Amino acid sequence: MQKLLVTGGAGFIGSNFVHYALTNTDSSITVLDKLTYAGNLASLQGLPEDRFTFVQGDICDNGLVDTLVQETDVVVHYAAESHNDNSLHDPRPFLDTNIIGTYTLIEAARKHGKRFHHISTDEVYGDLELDDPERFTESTPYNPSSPYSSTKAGSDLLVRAWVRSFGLQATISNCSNNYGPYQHVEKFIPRQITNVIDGIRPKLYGAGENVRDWIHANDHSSAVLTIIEKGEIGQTYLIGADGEKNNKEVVELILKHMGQPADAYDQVIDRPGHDLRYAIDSSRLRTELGWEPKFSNFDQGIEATIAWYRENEAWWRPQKAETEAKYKVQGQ
Ligand code: NAD
Ligand code: TDX
Repeated sequence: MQKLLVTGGAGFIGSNFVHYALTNTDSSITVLDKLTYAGNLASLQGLPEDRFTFVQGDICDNGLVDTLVQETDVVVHYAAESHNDNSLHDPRPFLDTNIIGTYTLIEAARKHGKRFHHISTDEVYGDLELDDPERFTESTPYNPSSPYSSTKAGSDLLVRAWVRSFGLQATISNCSNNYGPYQHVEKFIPRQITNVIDGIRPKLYGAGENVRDWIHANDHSSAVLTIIEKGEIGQTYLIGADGEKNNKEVVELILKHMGQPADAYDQVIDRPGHDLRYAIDSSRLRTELGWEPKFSNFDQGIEATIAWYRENEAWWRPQKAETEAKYKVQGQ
């Protein structure tokens, strides 16, 4: 049985990973999470007590990180400041957590000789034109656009340098946009679903032509477990499920499943520097490690996600008013 230290395990993707890994493996998991506005202990309920421990703390805390890393077999590093819009208004926490936090963790992993898996994003590659036949691959040059994506790019480069200079036993994955349960209502899909529940029209940035490559959080989790198990040290793997959709299509799908007219949305001020299109070529992960996504029907995935937000209002309601108030100030 492996011991995993999961940073950011009270966030959206981290909590989905914890549920997935405890269900599908016999590993035991310690979550290290600061419980920022994005962390929620309610996302970690109903887990087997003998295999799950929660520690509230900061990944920038040297002493705490050193102790927890020493006690584990594998570090799975999800913790981050993750929202582009927030990074445009207050970048500093992104530098602290994404850069210094990652540095603190890899120093501890190096000192104690531990396996490290770094979770990152396709946004480090910048964006593509709508009609570009190419998709991102592991050799696409880094070209991040936002304070968020530039700090994620910086954290990836630290991990790469620690592998080369110090022999850190690390792998990296860069995944496309995730959807599913436990996602904060600041993010696109949950924001629009909970808006419709509240009788507010969905808010589309600009014309809604921007394309994101959607993947269900469970497929991200299975990919990460595959890389931890079979990935080659020092290697980067792109994770994606061929789920390209523009934002307008996604809003229309949500409206359809929630019984609203297809045009019942508002267009609002666009995000500064808004990346046009992300698209992932995940051939390496599929051919070298044999991974396949299972949640390939986006229509059904969105229906299930809408049902989850309808059934779990107690989970998201406490964040909703404050989140919408922030957007309102920004004209979004
Ligand atoms: P999230 O914002 O929902 O969760 C982040 C978690 O990290 C929260 O629980 C928060 O409390 C915790 N955290 C923040 N700062 C911390 C600190 N200093 N110390 C300890 N814990 C801290 O984020 P998410 O969407 O679940 O993203 C998780 C990871 O996946 C991030 O590294 C992100 O870059 C990456 N990623 C996200 C997506 C996506 O679509 N959301 C896609 C690709 C990659
Ligand atoms: O109200 C909205 N209206 C809208 O049109 C919001 C919140 C977003 N958008 C657009 C912006 C993007 O084109 O929807 C798209 C998705 O937006 P976000 O959910 O903010 O995600 P994105 O900026 O694409 O980044 C996400 O995917 C990659 C995660 O937040 C990152 O953490 C991850 O790295």
